[in-house]
Amino acid sequence: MGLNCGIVGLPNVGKSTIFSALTSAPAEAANYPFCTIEPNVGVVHVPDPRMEKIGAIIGPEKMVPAIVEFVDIAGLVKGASKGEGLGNQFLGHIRQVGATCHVVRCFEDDDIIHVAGKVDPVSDIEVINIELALADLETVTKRIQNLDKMLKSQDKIVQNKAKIAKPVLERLKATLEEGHPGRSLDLNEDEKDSIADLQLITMKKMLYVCNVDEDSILEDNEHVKKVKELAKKDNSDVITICGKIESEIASLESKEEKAAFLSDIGITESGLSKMIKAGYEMLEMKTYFTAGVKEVRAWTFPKGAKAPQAAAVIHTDFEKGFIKAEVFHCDDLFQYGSEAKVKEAGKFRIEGKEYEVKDGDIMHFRFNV
Ligand SMILES: Nc1nc2c(ncn2[C@@H]2O[C@H](COP(=O)(O)OP(=O)(O)O)[C@@H](O)[C@H]2O)c(=O)[nH]1
Ligand SMILES: [Mg+2]
Repeated sequence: MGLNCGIVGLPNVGKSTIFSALTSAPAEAANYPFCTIEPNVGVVHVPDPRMEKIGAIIGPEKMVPAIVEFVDIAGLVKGASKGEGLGNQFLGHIRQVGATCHVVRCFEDDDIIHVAGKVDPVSDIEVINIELALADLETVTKRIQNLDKMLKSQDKIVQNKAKIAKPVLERLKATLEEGHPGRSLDLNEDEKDSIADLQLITMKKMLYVCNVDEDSILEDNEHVKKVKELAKKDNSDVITICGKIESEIASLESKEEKAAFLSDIGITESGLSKMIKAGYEMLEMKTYFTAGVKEVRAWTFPKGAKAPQAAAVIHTDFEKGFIKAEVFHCDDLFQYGSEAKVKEAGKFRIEGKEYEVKDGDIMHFRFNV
């Protein structure tokens, strides 16, 4: 599963406006050779004040933040699961992403046509969620039909998974038939694992992004309040953003100008910054740093990874030839002020293969190939 979030929503809700603002300062491709380069894919830096602080202490030549990809997935309309519009093609794109950001129109503007004739976020959300649930329902139904074969499989792993999956699929089917997302079911890790290969869309985390008027940034409008109520029921988070303002901020040149603009409207963090962080969090990824005078860099690793697996993010050789890792935490660096003082304080450690890397660790890998 990629490190990416799909932006979904009805036509004309502001997806592309938000996507262009997000990607107005694209990450420098040379630093991220593995990234997809397509017009609807944007590679975006993840804001992380810890990296700035590490940089201020070490003074490196270069700093390289973590990234997350956003994919502008257009074309989701009523009937998409039946192949209407370019339905199936778009649903295919959504299966590929790690999580979804669902943009909802919460702004009034008579000049911008609404596909259903009026601004009604709850009904808009239902239209999209029902299409996604129907698409998953088709996948789940097919799997249920195949279960008997899997239960008789010679391969014990397949057989075992099918055993666990059977009741899960029945529960999922009932949930989806009611139009609720799969993630609203409470499943344990084994149960999730038993259906992971289906890449169900509604099992992915979803962030509702309310696109509001300029004057609803500081205080939720009625539309946003309704979205928040709905989101509670399906375990999702909500942020508000004003697409129009974000594109104005994106057009400003310097950091200082951007900060001044934000403080003029009375906020400290842009909607985009909130959206990027929330997207990164939904993917359940963590960050460690490498820190030297040449480069301070943030690396993204899966939650729970042991040191060799986390090292593989830099290079597979680091995993193959892994010997040990030198580790200290960025909070210790901030407290003691330098690596030498961290060592004096006894906070600098040598860890082996079984070490579970923590968010915010500063790592140096020793390896041999
Ligand atoms: N008034 C207002 N218009 C917006 C806002 N965000 C987007 N729009 C406008 O709504 C229209 C559709 O936006 P677009 O981003 O193309 O929507 P998409 O179809 O979801 O990709 C465009 O004319 C945008 O300029 C907003 O926050 N406020
Ligand atoms: Mg668009």
